[in-house]
Amino acid sequence: MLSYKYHLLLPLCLLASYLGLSGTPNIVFVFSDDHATQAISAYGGHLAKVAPTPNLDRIAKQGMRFNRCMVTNSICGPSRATILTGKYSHLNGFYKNEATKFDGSQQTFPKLMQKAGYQTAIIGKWHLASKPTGFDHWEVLPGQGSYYNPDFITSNGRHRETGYVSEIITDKAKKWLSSQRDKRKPFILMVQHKAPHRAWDPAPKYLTLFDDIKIPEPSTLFDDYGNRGTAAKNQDMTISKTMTLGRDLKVKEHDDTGNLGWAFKRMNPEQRAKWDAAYQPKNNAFMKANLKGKELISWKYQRYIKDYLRCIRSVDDSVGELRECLLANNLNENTVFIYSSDQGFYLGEHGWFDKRFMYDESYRTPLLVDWPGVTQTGRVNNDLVSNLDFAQTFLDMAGAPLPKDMQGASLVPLLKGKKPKNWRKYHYYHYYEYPGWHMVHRHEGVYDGRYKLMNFYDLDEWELYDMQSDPLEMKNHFGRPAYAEITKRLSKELTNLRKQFQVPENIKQDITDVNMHYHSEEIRKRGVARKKAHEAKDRN
Ligand code: SGN
Ligand code: CA
Repeated sequence: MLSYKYHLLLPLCLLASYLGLSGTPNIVFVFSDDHATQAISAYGGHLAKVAPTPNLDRIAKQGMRFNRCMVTNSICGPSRATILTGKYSHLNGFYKNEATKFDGSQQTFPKLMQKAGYQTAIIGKWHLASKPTGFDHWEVLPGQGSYYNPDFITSNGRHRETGYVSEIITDKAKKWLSSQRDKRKPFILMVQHKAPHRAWDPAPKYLTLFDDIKIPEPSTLFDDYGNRGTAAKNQDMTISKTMTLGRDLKVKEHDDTGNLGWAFKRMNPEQRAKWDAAYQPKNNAFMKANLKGKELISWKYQRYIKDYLRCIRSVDDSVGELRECLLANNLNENTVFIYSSDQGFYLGEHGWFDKRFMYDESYRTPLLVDWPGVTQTGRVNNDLVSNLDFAQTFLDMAGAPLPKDMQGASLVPLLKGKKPKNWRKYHYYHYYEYPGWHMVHRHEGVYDGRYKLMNFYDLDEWELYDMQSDPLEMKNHFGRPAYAEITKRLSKELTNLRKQFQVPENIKQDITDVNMHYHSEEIRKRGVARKKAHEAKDRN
């Protein structure tokens, strides 16, 4: 039945696009890594004035800004796997970054888009360990990739490019748009930035941006986690303790553990000279000041946030250049332009960096969509949407059939300004990577757009927040009599969602087994050997 439909669809798409009539738009999906909504001025917030993002804001101004785009599992690989498959981690098999390989033989939206006559391309960060499948053109970074002089993997193997990663990814995308694609076919191009991921290494041209200003601090920078649970207290992602002066903050070349900073590993002498000219005077002043306590944390925050925002500046430039390129190629009117990130991030809120928690800053991800002729200008959408919906949205835009086993919903009706009656009222979340980087305990939860119930099941602890009266999530209301009814309703919905999404009964134990295996001595040794081999490659 499905293949019969596809057979009809393919020649129709080709003909329509050839005649320039197509109701099937092209899609450019720009996707970054760890870009929090707080760092997009269209979303407002305390950074909007000091670090505007004019090109990103233009997407929102001309199209729709989603205020509640929630991720299924706030971590890189799992978010990407959810986007490709339209399924939760427990069905697509990619629960956590560590020791997992994406099974590329499964159904993904790029494969279905190909069947529907689309050309599919991906350029930039991939981070799913296996090779991309379902793409006519792919040039991806190995693993996390590098900011300076990055390697790329293509079907012809691995090679190194000179320059700054965000600029190289943009140039590659522009080249593909202008001269490499098959101009008879509609396309989806995924431009996936490494920036602004840790260690937030800025482009040479932005090394001194923001030098002369002080960036406002978030009000929860000195959070003491009072009235919160064990997980919030015991994580390993604070600016004060976890963030290093070496690799993260670029004061020293090496960490206390002896690791060389990422940027230093790969810069050539010319890049290094610019870097040193920018950082050395600032580092000298810092060393002289001999800061302690809160003053030291405030200084670390400034260095961190400035580097992060410098990386964002290159991403914003990229968006501007890609929009120009569409215009120059006469593609602007029939191309949907979408911007999102794999998850949000803490920019000092609760004293943190990184993500993983179901608290708002990392659970919520940006989503901006400009669909010329469809989205009305300056629309704001407050419905509960998710990265789970992206696959069906792309397929729906392409006029392709939507597989029954995908678990999200197409956003096309919302983009047209029509909310379906049965739109989701609750969103399900599940994070699995523990033990692991930043030591955030596993948890699952449910969110109704106002109240959020979270279960840190290994700790046997629950948390309940009211985003309306307490948007910074400083008061855990779980267990308070006034919230008993709300808690009951949400925990019932949590059970319903687990059923609806086919979360296996024994998932907690299964993942415990996988995690324990990963942290076993044998696997640890293999990891060390792999790391050494990579480093040897890097030196060549
Ligand atoms: C690296 C980072 C972590 C980060 C993970 C996952 N450490 O391991 O801080 O949480 O990536 O990030 S680093 O010292 O190597 O930068 S993710 O975006 O890929 O999920
Ligand atoms: Ca990420």
